[in-house]
Amino acid sequence: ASVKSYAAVDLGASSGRVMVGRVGPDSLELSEAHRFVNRPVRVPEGLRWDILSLYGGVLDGLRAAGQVDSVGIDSWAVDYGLLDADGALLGNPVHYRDPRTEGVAQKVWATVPAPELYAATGLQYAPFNTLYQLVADRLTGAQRLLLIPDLLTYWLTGEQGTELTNASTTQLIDPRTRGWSYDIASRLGIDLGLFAPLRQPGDPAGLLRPEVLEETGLTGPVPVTAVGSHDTASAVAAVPASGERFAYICTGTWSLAGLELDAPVLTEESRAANFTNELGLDGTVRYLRNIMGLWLLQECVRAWGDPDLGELLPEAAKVPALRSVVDASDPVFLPPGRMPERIAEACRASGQPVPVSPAEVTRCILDSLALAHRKAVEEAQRLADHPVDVVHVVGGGTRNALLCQLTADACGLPVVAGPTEAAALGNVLVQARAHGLVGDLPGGRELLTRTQPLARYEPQGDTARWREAQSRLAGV
Ligand code: ADP
Ligand code: LRH
Repeated sequence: ASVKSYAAVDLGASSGRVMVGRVGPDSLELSEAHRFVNRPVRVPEGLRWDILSLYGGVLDGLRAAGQVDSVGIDSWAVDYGLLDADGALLGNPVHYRDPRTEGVAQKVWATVPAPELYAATGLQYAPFNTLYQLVADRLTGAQRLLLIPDLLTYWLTGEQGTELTNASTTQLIDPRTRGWSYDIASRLGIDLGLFAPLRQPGDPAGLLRPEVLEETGLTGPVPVTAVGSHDTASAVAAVPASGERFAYICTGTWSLAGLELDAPVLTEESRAANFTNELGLDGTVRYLRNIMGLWLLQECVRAWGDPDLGELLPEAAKVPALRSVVDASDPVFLPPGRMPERIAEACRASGQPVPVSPAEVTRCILDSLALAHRKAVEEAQRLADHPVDVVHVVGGGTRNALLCQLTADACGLPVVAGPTEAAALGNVLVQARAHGLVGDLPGGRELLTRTQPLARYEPQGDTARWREAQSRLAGV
C-alpha cells in the first residue's frame, strides 16, 4: 500500500518547525525537517513578529523536508498581517503581547456589553482577541486582513482565504452557525470585507508558486491544504483519546485546558469563569481556558541567562511541594519581562513565602500550572455538564515529567502524556484525510494511539492539599 508524505508547518510562539508526516493505511511516522526560533522583536513602536524570518524558516523547512504530497500550515491564533490594494504586506504583524490593546475592551463593551458579546461569539475575554486588536489598530490603507497561517499560505500559493478554526479566535464568528457574526462586526464598525472568504479544514488552498518551488527545490505541482490552522485546533485533533470522557491540556507557551464538545456553552456562568468556545474539526467546539503556561518558565529562564532545563527541573523536583502558588491565569503575567520579580510580588501579595532560587521559582511555577490545570478541568466539567475520566496532556510540556505528574496529582485523574508534537500531527492528519488516507476524527485518534509513544501518570497524594493551595489564591 502506498505511503504519502505531508509537510506540517507548525509555528508556535517560541519556535517554528517543519515536520514531515509519513502516512500509510496503518502507519504514521513523524520526523522533524527543520526547527527555528521564533523571537519576537521589540522596536520603538512596540512588539512585533519577525514574519519574514518565519517565512524564511518555512522555506528552509520545505527544502529540508524534500518532496511531499501536500503542505499544511498552523500557527498561534489571533494575530494578522494587513495587505494593501496590491496585496503587499503593510508592516510587521503586531504581537499579541503588545500593550496597545490595554483598555480597548472597555471601549468595545460600551457599544456591545460584555455579556452580549459572549453570548454572540462565545469567546473568553483576552485583551488580544483579534476584535480588540482591530479596534486598537489604525487600518489606513488596509484592504485585506490575513491571519498568520493564511498570510504564509498566501505567500506560498498566491491564494487568499480565512481558515475557520483560527477565524473562531477573532471574536467575529458565531460558534452556533460557524459563520461570521455580522451584527457584532457592524455595531463595532469592523468591515468584514477585510477578511478573505472562509475556508474549512481540508479545503485546497492553492499550489506552491513557481518561485517557491525554485527556492525549495521541490517539483510541482505541490498543493497546500487548509488544516486546523489554529495550532490548538490541530493539537486537539491529535489528542489520542477514545470516547468523549476526556479533558485535554495543550501545553506549550500556553496551557489550553478544557473539553471537546458538540455545542458551545454560552451561559453567563461560563463567561464569568472565562471559558472560551473555539471551533474545532468536524463541527466540534473547543471549550477551554487559557492558562499562562510554560511562558512563565520561559521568561524566567530568559531572565536567568538560559540555564539548562535538564538541570533545573530535577532541582525543582526536590523543592517541597506547594510552598507558594500564583494564579497562572492572571493576565498580569501576559507581557514579557521581569518574570521572577512578578512571581515574587504575587507570592508576597498573597502572604506566601517568596521563592528565591531558580529551583524554587521553577517549582512555584509548576505547582501553579498544575493548580490552574486542576481548576480548569474541574470547572469545565461542571459548566459543560461533561464528566471525564482522564486528562490528555499534549505539546512541549509533555517533556516535563514533573509537570505531568503534578497535573495528575492536582486533578486527581490519570494523565496520558503525548504526543509532544500534537499540533504537527493534527495538521498531518487533516491533510491525509483530505487525500482520503485516514478516516474521521476518532479514526485519526485511534491511529495516533497505535503509533505514537505515550506516557501514563497515575495521581498520587491527597487532592486536599491542592484545595488548600487554591484557597490561598481566593480573594487575592
Ligand atoms: P510553542 O509551540 O508554544 O512554541 P512548545 O509546544 O514547543 O511551545 O513547548 C515549548 C515548551 O516545552 C518550553 O517552553 C519548555 O518549557 C518545554 N520543553 C521543551 N523542551 C523541554 C525539555 N527537554 N525538558 C522539559 N521541558 C521542555
Ligand atoms: C497557542 C495559541 C492559543 C492562543 C494564543 C494566542 O499557541 O494559539 O491557543 O490563545 O496562542
